[in-house]
Amino acid sequence: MVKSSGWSLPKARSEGPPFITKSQIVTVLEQAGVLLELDGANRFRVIAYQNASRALASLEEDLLVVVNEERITEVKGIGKGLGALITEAVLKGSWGGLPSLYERVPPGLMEIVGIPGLGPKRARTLYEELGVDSVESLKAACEMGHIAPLSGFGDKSQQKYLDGIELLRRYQGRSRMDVGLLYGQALEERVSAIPGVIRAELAGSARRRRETIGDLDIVVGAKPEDHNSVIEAILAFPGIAEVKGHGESKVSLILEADMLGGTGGHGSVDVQLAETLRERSSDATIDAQVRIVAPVAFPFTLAYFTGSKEHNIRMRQTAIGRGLRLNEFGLFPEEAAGDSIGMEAAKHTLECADEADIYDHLGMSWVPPEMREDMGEIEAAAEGGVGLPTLIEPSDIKGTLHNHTVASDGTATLEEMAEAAMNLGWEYLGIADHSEVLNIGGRQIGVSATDVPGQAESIRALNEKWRDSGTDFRLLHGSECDILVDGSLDYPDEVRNSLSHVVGSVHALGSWRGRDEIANTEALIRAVEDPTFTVLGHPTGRILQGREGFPVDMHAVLRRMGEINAEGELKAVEINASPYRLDLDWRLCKYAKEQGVPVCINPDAHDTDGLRNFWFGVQVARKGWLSAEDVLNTRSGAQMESLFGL
Ligand code: DGT
Ligand code: CA
Ligand code: ZN
Repeated sequence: MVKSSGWSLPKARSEGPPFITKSQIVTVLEQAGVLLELDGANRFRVIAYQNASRALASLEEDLLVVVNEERITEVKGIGKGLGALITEAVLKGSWGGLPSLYERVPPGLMEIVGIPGLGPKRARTLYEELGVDSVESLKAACEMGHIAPLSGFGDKSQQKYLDGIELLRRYQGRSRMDVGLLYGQALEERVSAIPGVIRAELAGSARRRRETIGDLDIVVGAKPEDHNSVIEAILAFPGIAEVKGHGESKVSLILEADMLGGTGGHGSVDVQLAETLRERSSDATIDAQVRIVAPVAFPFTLAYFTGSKEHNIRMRQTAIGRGLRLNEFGLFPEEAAGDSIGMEAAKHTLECADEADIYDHLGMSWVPPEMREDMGEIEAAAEGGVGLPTLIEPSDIKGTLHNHTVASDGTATLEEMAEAAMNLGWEYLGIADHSEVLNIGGRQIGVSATDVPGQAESIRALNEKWRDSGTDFRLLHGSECDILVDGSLDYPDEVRNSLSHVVGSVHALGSWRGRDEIANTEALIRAVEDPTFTVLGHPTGRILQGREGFPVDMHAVLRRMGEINAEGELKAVEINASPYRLDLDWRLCKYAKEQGVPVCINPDAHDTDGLRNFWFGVQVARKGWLSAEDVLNTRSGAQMESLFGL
């Protein structure tokens, strides 16, 4: 996340060159382009920064080698001046004249540029014409109607900015699940390794796998005599941007990228996914609260700080109903609890070796953290309740159906994607390149109808090869077919009929967001009713922390899909597992299941690494109460073939 106080230049790593990584420089060059534009700089200078950022991003060679051999200006798009800047950053860790640029531009302006529809040029105009230099002053200008009359702006822009500000506020200071978990697991790993630490576990929204994470909470169990040394060890960690406070049993920190170095591969996010995420999170920071307690109190403190608050309240009520009192230190019989508080009180608690014992004392089965949202889990887990589902695991996934190749906007070939899928242990990979109509900025991205048979032929040949060699793997030839505004599907019928599956997705978001819920719901229902339609891709089009999805009555759409399924067809809804989307929302998963709509967890991969994002989709499915059997792509390769009539 970009810091709310504006952007800042990354600090040099201490270990030696490269002092600044390539991805950090790419980000800085891009930011500097924006800052120069805000600063009213000459257009050619702005373009030079933009070009250099893009050129560097696609440099395949090791940047340190290129710099050391003084070949940086041989990279197309990087001139002498910016070549020198990049060299300085890599070899010395400093940033030439950029610090004064970063200081000169009001931080509020950088924040404004994050609002959809407000680029640097417009921000500059608003600054010059109206003195807008912060989100607050932009909001005031919109509300007073000062923006609309400006030439080139209008009522629509004014409303759009107000909507954008609202979105920004809602997510401010939160991190996406992937970034939050990467930091959380790195912290957990470092804390666990401190001498004297008996147990350490991530709690809070990270443990509950919320789609965004406000701050990290971690609970540490250690003998009271070790608490001081444990706290000292934590304060000496690398990657602590700030210590906000620390006491006898609590440390409050802001973490930055160095926290991630030399860790990864712990717990559930695997090593390679961690590597990808590390690149992605290099400019992020996140707050963390560490609580240290005696080992006997650990399960109670872990349960308390896992939350959710709503779940905790219900748990305390359940305890009271049994003559018990539950808090972060223990579970006490009413008469034993008395007035004692804090760790003193823990001495009087019923013994609980782990969380399951707490639930057991309350006559409940253990509730997986993902489900602790007071959305029915208390009733289901209670004595006489219907019980909790056995949640899906990442290892249940046997393949996925929505992935791209170089034929549309992916960067890997069929063979490369297939190999990566086999390395994940999958039995199939569904290829779903974009359909013909999709273009971005006038450039066609989608596969022309006339090119579909060619892709089919390549896939057939590969499948034959695997069949002949006895390899239990196949590519499934689908398409990510655009749902047009009227709810019809792209491509002529015969093209869609030739495919094994159709992932129908909305991409013309502007039109869908510009009309009402009823029109959108009708159009989506029309789309899913098409006989060739198989999976509803990223159902609302939302981008977490970026833009809201289009208005739609998803319950109505899921109900209709369930009706069609009851007639023997197959209509599934996607959990788009990209951590930027996580769409279908977890709150709707249980409803889909109740309506008889299978969920399909799809990484929407655009490269081989992207396949690994399926893991986040599994987390969402778990949070939405789904078992393996509720998820379409836990079926084997052979089962998928017969489902698709292949
Ligand atoms: P976040 O950080 O906004 O993503 O969400 P959480 O759930 O991590 O919330 P946070 O960090 O404020 O607190 C961590 C957990 O501690 C929370 O899920 C439940 C527990 N907790 C915090 N404050 C209260 C409270 O006032 N009452 C109860 N019952 N539990 C609380
Ligand atoms: Ca938290
Ligand atoms: Zn896609």
